[in-house]
Amino acid sequence: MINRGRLEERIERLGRIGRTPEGGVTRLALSDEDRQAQALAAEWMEQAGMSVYRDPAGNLIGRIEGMDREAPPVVIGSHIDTVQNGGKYDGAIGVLGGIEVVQHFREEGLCTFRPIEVIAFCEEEGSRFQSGMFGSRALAGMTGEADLELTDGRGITRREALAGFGLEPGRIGVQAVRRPGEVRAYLEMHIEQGPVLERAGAPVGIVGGIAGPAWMEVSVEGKAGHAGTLPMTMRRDALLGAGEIALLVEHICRSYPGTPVAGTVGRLAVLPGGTNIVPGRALFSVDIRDIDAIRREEIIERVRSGALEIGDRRGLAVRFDERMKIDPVRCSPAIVSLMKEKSLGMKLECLELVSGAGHDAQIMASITDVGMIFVRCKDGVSHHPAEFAEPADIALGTELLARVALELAAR
Ligand code: HGY
Ligand code: MN
Ligand code: MN
Repeated sequence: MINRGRLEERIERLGRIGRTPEGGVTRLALSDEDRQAQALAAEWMEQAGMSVYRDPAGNLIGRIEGMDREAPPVVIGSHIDTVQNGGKYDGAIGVLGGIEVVQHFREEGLCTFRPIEVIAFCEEEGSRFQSGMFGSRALAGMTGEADLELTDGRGITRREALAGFGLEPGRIGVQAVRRPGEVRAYLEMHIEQGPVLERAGAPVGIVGGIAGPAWMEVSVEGKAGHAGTLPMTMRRDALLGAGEIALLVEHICRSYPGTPVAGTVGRLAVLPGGTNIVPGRALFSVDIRDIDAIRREEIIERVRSGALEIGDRRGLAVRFDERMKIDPVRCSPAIVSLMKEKSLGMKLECLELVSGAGHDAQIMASITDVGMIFVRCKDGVSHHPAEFAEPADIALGTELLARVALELAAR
């Protein structure tokens, strides 16, 4: 069995880096907190017997050789960056679980045919540059100059932030990119971030498919004015237009009951932002998700055309800028059935479910077979300080991860 106590202790220690007064965690990509967290994860990767390096995209990579050093590795990954004031399990259990699997193999004297790598991907959450899964997209050859020119809230570009980590993003194309065939399989363990496993009384689940997030930045331009003298009938209030569009997103996304369709306006800025000024500008984010890419396009089109109609009626200029569009994916049927077989060997009743949350696995699916293991989380809460997963459930998920990884790395 894997070393449950060690894994639990590491989750707690990592969770203390970037801790917030509300008991959550804020560890934005390429921040000082991320640097500390990566240093700790690197130390644990070395304790597990792995050689450790960072690729030019900021991915932290641990590697243990197999009998055939040239064989495409089995990669186990996730992320250690977080959302603002998020939880300490989202991403972390996948990276620390992967390290635990490799350390367990080493302590058991298990040498696999294939190398095994554990990767903590750079900026999965997109919380700093508002465009996520950067590290896995770079590894899959999906990033370009525009990704490096994105700026954070202080005007720092991602390129500058990577350089601040001593990295050369210009070398992503030659040193970070992996091509189809260069990875045997990708495995990720993650908290479910939803209520399905808890409602079913299942500690662990197997992911059949992952919904795709599409992120847009919307700007609404009206006309600022005096809150006391500008007559209500003459106003072009940008905030009210933005508010109508946010309600339109909710209305449209609620019209697909029984599907993983979801729409969220998570960030909003009102300018100039004075109590006595009619808002002249509103800038906000829209996140639309679905497991069906065609239906997602239909939804985005309904939102866009409805928003333009609201703009026309209110005398507002509305503009949509696409920031990120990740395809929904099905996990590899061969890995799903291997996971089911190994879970039966553990006398673990695993149900198959769809992930509404996005994960690096859906990027890795563009270059290799992928599989995901979900761990039950309390009340399905995530991206919140109250995020919690039982150590016993995490240990079961890690044990399953170990058995699947051993099988895939054995030949
Ligand atoms: O946004 C997501 O679904 C993931 O937490 N990055
Ligand atoms: Mn997350
Ligand atoms: Mn995550």
